[in-house]
Amino acid sequence: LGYTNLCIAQQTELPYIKHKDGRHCLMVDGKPFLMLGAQCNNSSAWPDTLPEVWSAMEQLKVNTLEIPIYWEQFEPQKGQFDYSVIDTIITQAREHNVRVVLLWFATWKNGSNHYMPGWMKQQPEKYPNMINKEGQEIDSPSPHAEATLNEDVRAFSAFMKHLKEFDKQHTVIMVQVQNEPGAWGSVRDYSKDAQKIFDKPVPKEVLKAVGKNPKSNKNWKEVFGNDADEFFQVWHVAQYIGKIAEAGKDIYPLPLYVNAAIRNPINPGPPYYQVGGPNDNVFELWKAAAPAVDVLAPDIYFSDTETYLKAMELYARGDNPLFVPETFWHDDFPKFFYSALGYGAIGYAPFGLDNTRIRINKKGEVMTAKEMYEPTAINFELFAPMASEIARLNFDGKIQTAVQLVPVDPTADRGNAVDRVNYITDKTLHLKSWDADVAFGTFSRLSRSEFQPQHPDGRFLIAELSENQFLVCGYHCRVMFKPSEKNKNSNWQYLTVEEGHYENGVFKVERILNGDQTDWGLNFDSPKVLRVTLYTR
Ligand code: N0T
Repeated sequence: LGYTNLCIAQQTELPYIKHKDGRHCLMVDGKPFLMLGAQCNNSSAWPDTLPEVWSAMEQLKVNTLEIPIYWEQFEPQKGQFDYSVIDTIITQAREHNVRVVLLWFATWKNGSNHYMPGWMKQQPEKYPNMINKEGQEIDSPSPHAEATLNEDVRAFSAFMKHLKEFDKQHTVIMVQVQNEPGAWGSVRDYSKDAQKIFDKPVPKEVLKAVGKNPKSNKNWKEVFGNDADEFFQVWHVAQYIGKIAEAGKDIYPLPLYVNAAIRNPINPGPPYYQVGGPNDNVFELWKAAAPAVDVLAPDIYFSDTETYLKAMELYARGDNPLFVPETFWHDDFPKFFYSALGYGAIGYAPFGLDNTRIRINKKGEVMTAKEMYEPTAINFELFAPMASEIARLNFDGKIQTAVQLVPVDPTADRGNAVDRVNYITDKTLHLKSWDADVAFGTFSRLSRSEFQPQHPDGRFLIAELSENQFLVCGYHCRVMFKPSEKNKNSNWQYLTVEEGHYENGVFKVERILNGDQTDWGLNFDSPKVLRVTLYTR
């Protein structure tokens, strides 16, 4: 292959997810890709509304937009597909130099059938909802409805076929199949038909998936006891979506994912949460029932820090890359973008950001665009030029992160302004030959300064470029290095602390920091990227 041919080959290479030693990497155009994403509001994917989406994306500094495709718009009459909105989104995304994740809002949207075309909604006997224990219909489609499944498979196949033909340059890098599938309000379908299946022996594949004897002839209740209703529902939703995903993938093998309205990962309680989606307790069922789905992804809407971080931990697995397709964007939540990277995330996207919607701040005023977008943009602006390098370093297992968990009380903890041994440390990260002592907030000399940021929003990332060289970035924090335990008595120094940025894969040095900018630790009162080289003497 000549150079030009190689470039073309790489450019046309399909996006896919690579795996190595239990780590994962999304590849786009043949290169590691980190999705710096945002999701627009549910009703914003219309040509007349898209300007309000793009203006927000520009301010957010995203490289990826998550945006829905509505079944009711796509197939207004049975078998008549309208590709115009998809084409408009893709064409405009290219103009804005942004990649796209399309969200297939079809059988399930937040557990309901609200995005089914009208011609289906008007035939509820043919495309039924679930029946609860009391015999009443609930607002959620039945995963046992063969006719509904067939329509969805047919429509999704047409959608993927069109993407394959229209999007030769792979502007669309992933597809979300359904949105938060499963049901609120009833653990499973208690209709007569569903009950018949429930009373039958559990299928072999289910027993195998959960490590039970596949020769057993017992029914769901006998095998799973109190979990029977939940696992039954999960298996059928996962199988249903697995079939849709498989049909789409056969036509056009883009990476596919399914998002969950997750249960509380620490205190789940009884299944009053949405049942059916890829929750942390049913990964095995989902992986077995829907092998064409590449990623099971958590929508994280917990305000409690411990709970929030636990959700990420549970979805970052050897058999599953962490991808956070929806989360909060306000206050200090964007710091968790760093935590996601610490778990090897392939992408992260706050939800509900575009200019179609007015929000009110804590003072009761209409939020400015800056208030809405800056918390996210602070991260993405810094990471955009080096997104590919970060994805590659993560794939190689070189990244560690830390975030501020509690507010700083400067009056209680000013620290000592001159003590270079007993300085304040909130978190120590251990590298091969060095320790990085991280403290959050803002600093003056070695002590914390009197005034601290309104929210505990400190964040820190370190990547080992080599044994003695690190890429370091953060916001509202400080790092101090010291030789690790095994070298603890050696004298050390910075060889260089270079401030700069990546440009086409090369670190461009803007200036070398020294003197007051290094003698009191490396301070990130504003977001920046440093390349730090250390030596012992
Ligand atoms: C999300 C979004 C959108 C505090 C809600 C979250 C999006 C969907 N659902 O704005 O509708 O399309 O995926 C559900 C969270 C429920 C738990 C709330 C507890």
